[in-house]
Amino acid sequence: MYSKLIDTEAGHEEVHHGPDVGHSAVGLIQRLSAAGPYRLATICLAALCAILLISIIAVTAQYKNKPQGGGEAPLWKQTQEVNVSTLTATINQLKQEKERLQKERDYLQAKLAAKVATKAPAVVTLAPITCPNDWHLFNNSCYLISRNSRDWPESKSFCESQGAHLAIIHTAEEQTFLWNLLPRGHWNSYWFGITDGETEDEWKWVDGTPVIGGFWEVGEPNNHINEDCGYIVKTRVLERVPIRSWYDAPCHMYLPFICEKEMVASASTAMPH
Ligand SMILES: [Ca+2]
Ligand SMILES: [Ca+2]
Repeated sequence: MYSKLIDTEAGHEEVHHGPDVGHSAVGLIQRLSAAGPYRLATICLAALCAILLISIIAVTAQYKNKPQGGGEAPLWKQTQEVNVSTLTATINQLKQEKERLQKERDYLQAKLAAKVATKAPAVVTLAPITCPNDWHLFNNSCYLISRNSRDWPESKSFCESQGAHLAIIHTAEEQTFLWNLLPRGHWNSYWFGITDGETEDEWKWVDGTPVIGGFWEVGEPNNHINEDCGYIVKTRVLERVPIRSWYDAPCHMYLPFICEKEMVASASTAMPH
């Protein structure tokens, strides 16, 4: 009966062969079944063993790939732990670097403070005053002896147009310096910055300050012919001296004149080396 069944099924196989895979598998089983009842079981058992073996190998390989000691933790958790460890190490390194930089900063600040404390004060030097051409330097002023003549008001205006004023003479040294600039002549006379035009016999400098003392010639000022402006006279008479050379004269006379320009020394600061 069994042989008959096999024959029947073998014959059936011949009828249903074809390209269909499902049918081919069925055919294979049928053929195996036809080979013997235990052959199919043996092959199934072998296949089962093979599947089991492959599974064991796969599990073993996966186990070997897991890091030691953390085998129980899932892979995402292990990755996070690794990242936390790396970040912690980086933070510790940065803290150490910060401490090192703070120490270096403190050291440099202390060094700078010490340098500033011991630094020598800046050396302030005054540039020498230089006068324009034809102007002569005395102390901190430049003086011009004019080559042409003007009356006293025009002389005053000209000096002011030069950023100067008619000379104001406070000391015998200044008076002597100017006197020595003047050439000798018959009656060489030069306007300077003195007038009593506002109130007779109250002499004032062009800056409005009163004249105290002065270097008048003996008998001057005498307002001889309504004389309200002052000039300096230098003649060929060697007995004349600078400290007795002032005269008063009518302001409308045309005379050369003396301008004075106060100069301000420009300071330059040099850092010590
Ligand atoms: Ca006068
Ligand atoms: Ca006079």
